[in-house]
Amino acid sequence: MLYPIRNAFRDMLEVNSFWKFKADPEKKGENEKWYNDFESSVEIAVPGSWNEQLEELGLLHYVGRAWYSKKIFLPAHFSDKRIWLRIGSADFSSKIWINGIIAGESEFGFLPNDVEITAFVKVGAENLIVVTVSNELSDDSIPQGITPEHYTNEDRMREETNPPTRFDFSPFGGIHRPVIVYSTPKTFIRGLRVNTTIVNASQGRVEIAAEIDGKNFSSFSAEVNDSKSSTVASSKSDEVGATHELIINDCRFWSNDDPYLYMLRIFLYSNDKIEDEYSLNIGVREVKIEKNNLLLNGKEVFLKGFGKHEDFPVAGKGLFLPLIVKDFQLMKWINSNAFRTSHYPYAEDVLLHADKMGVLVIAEAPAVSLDLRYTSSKALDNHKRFIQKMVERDYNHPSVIVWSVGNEPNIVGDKGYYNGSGRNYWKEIFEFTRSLDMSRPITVPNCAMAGLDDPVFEFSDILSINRYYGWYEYPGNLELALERLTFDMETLYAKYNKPVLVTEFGADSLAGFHSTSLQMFTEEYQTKLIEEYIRCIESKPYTIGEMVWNFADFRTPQHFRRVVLNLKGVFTRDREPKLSAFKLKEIWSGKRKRS
Ligand code: GCB
Repeated sequence: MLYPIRNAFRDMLEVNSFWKFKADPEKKGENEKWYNDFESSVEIAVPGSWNEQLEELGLLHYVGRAWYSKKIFLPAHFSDKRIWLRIGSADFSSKIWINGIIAGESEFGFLPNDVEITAFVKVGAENLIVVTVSNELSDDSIPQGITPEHYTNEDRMREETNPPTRFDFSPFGGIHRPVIVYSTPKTFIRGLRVNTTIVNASQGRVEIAAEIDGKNFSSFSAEVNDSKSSTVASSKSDEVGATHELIINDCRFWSNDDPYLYMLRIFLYSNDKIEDEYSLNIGVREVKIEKNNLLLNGKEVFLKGFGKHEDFPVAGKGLFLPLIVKDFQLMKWINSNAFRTSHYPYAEDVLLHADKMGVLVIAEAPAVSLDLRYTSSKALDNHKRFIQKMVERDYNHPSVIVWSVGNEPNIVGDKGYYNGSGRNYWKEIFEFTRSLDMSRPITVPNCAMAGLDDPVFEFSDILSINRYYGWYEYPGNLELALERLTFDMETLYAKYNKPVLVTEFGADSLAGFHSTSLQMFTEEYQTKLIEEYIRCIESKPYTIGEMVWNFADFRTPQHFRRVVLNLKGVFTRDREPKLSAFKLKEIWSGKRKRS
């Protein structure tokens, strides 16, 4: 389903603000029919995680189910329309009841769930929405879960976190993105795929494929408007199912230097009457990997940026609009041009901002540190379904230039991974993703534990590596760290002859810790490590970028390695710069060869 918009044919109503809330650790809500509403004096803000909002009620580390309820008045003009409820994301799974009737469920966090509620709502009256959300994970879910027993049975008790996770960010629970009730016409444009290519130095091609829901239509038209609302290309066709092709003359191509957006307007007709209209911003650009370079519109681009997280005090993983503005301002201030949505799809608002600000995005699926010993065919299927939904949601964003379909598989270093099972798994995932999108490179960042024989390299268009030499390995020893980094990059390039991208490197630093000699955890050590890594990465002609881990400090599960937060941010969790931020700003200011 397309992102909800408001125009002459569609309307929308945000159902955010405060909801009634109740934790359900014993999972009795469904038996006790809480979906007909429940007693509670606790309120929670939507969007937002429950963990820090309701820490005083003991929910900081809560993993389990919780219930949300809200009454909304649905205005009369929603009648004669199809009515939908969209939860931008509820992590990690959810179920929805409208006026006591089950309306839908989702097994996937980090992505919207759109359910049709036309049959369950009363228009011109009050309606009850009840949602139950769970942040529990399992062997089959994406991301994959882990239990304390796994650590015990595998004799890895010192790696156990609380709550137990296979990843290094807090498994916050809650409704994390806006809840929207919206209407569409009975026959409407359900999906759009916009492909753009460069015909020649002055012409751009826009190909549009539309998915229509309903029967009452006869033709379809598309127009592209420039920023002054003048139409620069248009087409009309009776073949609604066909792909439309439009050519823009004197085309202004989208790039990180000039993120020019056209407005694409699509109209659906029944005879000569317009049935539906949808509009979205598009950028005409082309991404390619050629001769170990990443090309944007035929020009080499070097990625300078970060791995990020959706994470902020109190809001947790909840969408917080001022933070989006602030983060993009900081990314511009520091002279970066890219980030990876580690380790899950971010809110659409983030991507819309990246489109406008000209920031390049590697969009990632939350298959973080998959342990294939526990991955059944159901997990593979969930992984594919997740990718499909992510590609469907984010396909039209010019800022999204690469798909990352996982992160650091086999972080446990299991030998069986190299006996064909790892290869088979990733072959299937890469082939599936390519069948959905031929226009973008695909990758999976590898970790040092999985090593240089990781099968993800065989299928990746970009050899992405996350390396912590000088931190987890060879702590405090930058000389050895750079030797190992060089060895890994050279070995991989020699073996695969594909471009190398260092998707993670960094060191923890506690803002305010200093020393005159190199000392881990100080701002100076973090700064020096980042500077030396960048020098080494940029000295290799086959590298296409460097992404510091992390943009900002972020909350993690409890572990003796973490002082509440992962402190590898170059900004603190509340976005104050550390020493490394000033160094990066200088390095990325363009004075050096690659920067
Ligand atoms: C990694 C992971 C990232 C962690 C990071 C770290 O390799 O991809 O999720 O947060 O290391 O700081 O340990």
